[in-house]
Amino acid sequence: MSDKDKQITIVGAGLAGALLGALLARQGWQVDIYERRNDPRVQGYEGGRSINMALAERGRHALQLAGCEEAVMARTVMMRGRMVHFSDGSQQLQRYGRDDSEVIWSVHRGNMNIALLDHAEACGARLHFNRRLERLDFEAGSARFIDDPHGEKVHEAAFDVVIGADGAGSAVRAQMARETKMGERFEPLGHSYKELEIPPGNDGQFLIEPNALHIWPRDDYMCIALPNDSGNFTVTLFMPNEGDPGFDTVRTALDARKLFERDFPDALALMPGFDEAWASNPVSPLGTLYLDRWRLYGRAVLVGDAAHAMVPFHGQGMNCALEDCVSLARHIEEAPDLAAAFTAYENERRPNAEAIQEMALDNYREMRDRVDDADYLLQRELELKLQQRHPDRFVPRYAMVTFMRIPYAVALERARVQGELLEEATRGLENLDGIDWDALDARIKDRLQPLSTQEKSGSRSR
Ligand code: FAD
Ligand code: E1W
Repeated sequence: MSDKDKQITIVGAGLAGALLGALLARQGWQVDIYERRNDPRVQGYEGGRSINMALAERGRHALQLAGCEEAVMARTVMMRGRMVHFSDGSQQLQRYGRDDSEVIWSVHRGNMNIALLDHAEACGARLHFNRRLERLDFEAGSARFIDDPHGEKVHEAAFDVVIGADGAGSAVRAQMARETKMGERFEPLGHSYKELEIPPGNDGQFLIEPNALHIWPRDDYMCIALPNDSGNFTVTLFMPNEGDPGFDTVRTALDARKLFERDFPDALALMPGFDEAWASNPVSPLGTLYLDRWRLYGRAVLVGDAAHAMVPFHGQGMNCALEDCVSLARHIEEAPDLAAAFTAYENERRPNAEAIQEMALDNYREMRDRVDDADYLLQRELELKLQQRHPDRFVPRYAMVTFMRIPYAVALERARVQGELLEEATRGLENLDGIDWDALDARIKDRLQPLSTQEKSGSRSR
């Protein structure tokens, strides 16, 4: 049978699975998507995890290509910058970009998932809920699913090709690992997170600035809050598993209340349901998943968290997952067969996934302990000046990652060079008065080639 006549089985109807289903159905493939959970459009969203997420240019572009950007954007809240809440109680809005064309968007995971499921279905993908993948028999081409809510009933289905979009704990990945060495390595961060909520005020209004991502950095731990279009905020506490404070010592709601009274009093005052939320929401671990292989010949391939789960500190996990889907769909369309498509996809995406994984780890350190450091602030000030002097060459890393679609690996490498130039130029200085601008301009022209139009594409500015 020619690859073109094959049916494609996607496991996982989360963000990546639903988007990929839409993209492939639009190419004319017969697509079946199997999801462990129930249909969120019928029974409500069982999500739980990180209720609001930041959507940036890469994710928006993927939605646009799939034809569902409007449906998702309709329910987003614009975030112009980070609102930093310092220990002394003062706060400061630090803009992410140059103007309102360089912003990010807070989306509700459940609402976005529902919009994507509706779209996948409208494009012709078939959805099967309450189907948890348990086993893949690659030789027989049969998949076994369990219907958990209905007495663990077993369902068998034939498959030609399977795409694992089933998240960090991927069952598809585990089944592939029975056939070949995947080179799997999970590096725990040693920090976990807990979700809390700032509800709307009595008139449904936002109780803190709605158009910002709020951050309370506190050295080794921090809180963030993302706005939701219903007037509430999802608050997330990130903290070490062990230490003072750590999740091993801050256990009960009373322990947590003491920590918040000391370090996050302004946030605590806005959380009437603090004790209940603390007691009922889980502590979830964080880490980075690396694989040497994302595919099994032309039979199976992984996308999103299943291939490269990362720590959330750049707000790029979903954006990267959606970008994976666009890449895989393009290679499937262009390559002579699926084996070639999967190889080309992995070759393109794996180095980029590793680059954003590294930048996400780096951003945690930067946010917690550098936002008020003098050397750091001087370098940021110079960075802004250099961006104005060389807008086609010197672009801050955050902007390359968030507002552009240049490959993550290119962003990482250029950021490394820029970091060296900033460090070199500000060494021993307390302000920018002593900068030798002519020499610095020459260094920049030598070391940073202009971003090509193709690499720049994605910037919505101008
Ligand atoms: P998932 O969203 O995990 O979806 C996997 C789907 O597969 C689920 O529906 C699951 O039920 C299903 N499934 C699992 N196992 C099976 C099985 N055996 N059989 C059938 N179905 C199965 N990213 C951003 O871009 N911006 C952010 O602001 C952001 N914030 C985050 C904050 C936190 C605290 C965390 C933890 C992550 C954050 N992320 C963010 C990352 C983002 O959540 C993930 O990268 C994204 O959800 C990955 O999408 P996915 O479709 O690959 O996997
Ligand atoms: C974003 C969960 C999450 C999501 C995010 C971000 C952060 C910190 C976190 C990175 C950032 C949007 N960031 N860096 N500085 N301010 N924000 O840009 O998504 Cl913890």
